[in-house]
Amino acid sequence: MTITNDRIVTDGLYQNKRTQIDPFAFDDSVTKVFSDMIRRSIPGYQSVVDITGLIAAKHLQPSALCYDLGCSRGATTASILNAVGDRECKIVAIDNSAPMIAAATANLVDPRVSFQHADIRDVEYVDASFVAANFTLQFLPPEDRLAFLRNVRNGLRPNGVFLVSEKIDDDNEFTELHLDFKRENGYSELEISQKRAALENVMKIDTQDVILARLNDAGFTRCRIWFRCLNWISILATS
Ligand code: GEK
Repeated sequence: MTITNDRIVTDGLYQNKRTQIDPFAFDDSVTKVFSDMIRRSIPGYQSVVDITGLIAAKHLQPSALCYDLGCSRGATTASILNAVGDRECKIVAIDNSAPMIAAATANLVDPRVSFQHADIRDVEYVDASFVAANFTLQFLPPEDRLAFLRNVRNGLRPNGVFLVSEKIDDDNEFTELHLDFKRENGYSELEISQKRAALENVMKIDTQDVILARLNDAGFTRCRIWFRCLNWISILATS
């Protein structure tokens, strides 16, 4: 049985002028408002999460593992559980933020899920049929990304699927539209600029070509972009 009790708390973290902007961290204060923050910040977030569940349901095998990497409060895992219904499956949901793992553990009660507080670079992936990394890879240092992808690739069964969603460095007009999207969602100019400064050295984005070439280098054979909204994409890569 799955119980989800995520409580939405409005994000006002960057509302007041800060004298110093510390690097963005997935700490207690971010964890508390995270569900609101991510919906108001990433265009298409809810669609990506919802459809990740549907895609996972097609690839999950009862005897294989499913990983949710950078699970935050467990939204992607909840979507997968919702899509698989009562079917048997084993989901390992990992995040290196202790408050995020605590929130996910409290949100989702299901014997088919185990939450792990770990760095996704240190995990040995085994016998997986489906791996999701929704908006997580962009937080790894760029020089660690290829080794991480190779690890994931090696942990997938033949024809296993890796779903990876990222912000890309691309169209300037879409960057402008993203600012409009944030304004439309109630963020002020001060909130937008302070958050941008906080993320500057924490979230390093690549172009779509770099991401696809890296997946190719890591041994994924077939990479398809199944979603795009402004400068956010989601890719299905087959092992
Ligand atoms: C969702 N997928 O709601 N190891 C483990 N976790 C990490 C690491 C790392 N090295 N680096 C960052 N994280 C989620 C949203 S948020 C995206 C993912 C965003 C974790 C970090 O703690 C955070 O919870 C998550 O990756 C990124 O579907 O905030 O834009």
